[in-house]
Amino acid sequence: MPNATHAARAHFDSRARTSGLRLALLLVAARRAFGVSCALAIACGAGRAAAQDFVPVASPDIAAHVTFATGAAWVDFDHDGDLDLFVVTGFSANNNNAMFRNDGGDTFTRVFGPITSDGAENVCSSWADVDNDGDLDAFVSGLDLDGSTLYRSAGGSLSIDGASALTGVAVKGTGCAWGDYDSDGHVDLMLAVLNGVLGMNTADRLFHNNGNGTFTEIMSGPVVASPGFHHHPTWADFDGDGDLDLFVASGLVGSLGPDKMYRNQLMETATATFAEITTGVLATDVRDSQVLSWAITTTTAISTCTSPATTRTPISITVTTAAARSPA
Ligand SMILES: [Ca+2]
Ligand SMILES: [Ca+2]
Ligand SMILES: [Ca+2]
Ligand SMILES: [Ca+2]
Repeated sequence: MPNATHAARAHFDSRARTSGLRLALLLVAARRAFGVSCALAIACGAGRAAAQDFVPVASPDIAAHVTFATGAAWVDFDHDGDLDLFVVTGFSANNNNAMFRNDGGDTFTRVFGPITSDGAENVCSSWADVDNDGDLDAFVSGLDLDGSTLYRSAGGSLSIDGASALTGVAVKGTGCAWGDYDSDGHVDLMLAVLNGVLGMNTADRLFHNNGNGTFTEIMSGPVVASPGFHHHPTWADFDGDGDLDLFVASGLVGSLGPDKMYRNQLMETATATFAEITTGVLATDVRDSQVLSWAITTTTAISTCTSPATTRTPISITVTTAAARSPA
């Protein structure tokens, strides 16, 4: 589905050095992301990165954007066929998020609108066609005094959905991810919560998309029952049975805890409930995890990038056939 994760994997330029440019821009835009995102991309992908031709992109607008960036997403927000760069910011004097429109030729022009006039402490954005009207909408997570915001797109013009249950100071969290966990054709939202930090005092939160512009928060089940230092959720069908399962990266320097893994029971029971997985390395290792990326290959395919203050050896597990139902 067209969320930020998929967008980030896509090409913003069709030329040969696209992959290098993508990473270079990500590094420029998000190098201060809690000291995490960009540094981690290098550390965890060092072996692969060395074999590619990475070329820095000289973008004046991106270079001029000096702030505390907490996340970046490649997204074609204006629907002109190329990927633009959205940078989430917070915790500094210049708190407005930034959108850089891809004008081709390595030119990224900073543009402005409601999504870049927030002045809030934001952490993450996740993009998807929330209302199935053909354009990408955005959820931007926030914390402290501001909370989060849902932005809806009309032909590439993003505006705040102030009436949404996803907008407001009561919706505080860190990492966020759209995923249609009940396979009803409408993307739902998972919000990780760093409980006890900067105004966040809840367990993780899951919002079901009702398909009519409204959302209903799921108030029961293991996914929303375990407050902790949770950073970022990732949806992936890791057991290959056709429904989206959930990984939530956990940990905080000085307060480490195991990550959370949940197997979707939709295919087994015809009801989209979750069963927590409590065995296996991904569910039991105690590290400061930030983000986990899933990639399916024929052998080994999973690594995590983590911890701003320490060096971590990427972990991996063997995946993933429906029959084996690894890694439970
Ligand atoms: Ca574009
Ligand atoms: Ca839309
Ligand atoms: Ca759904
Ligand atoms: Ca599954």
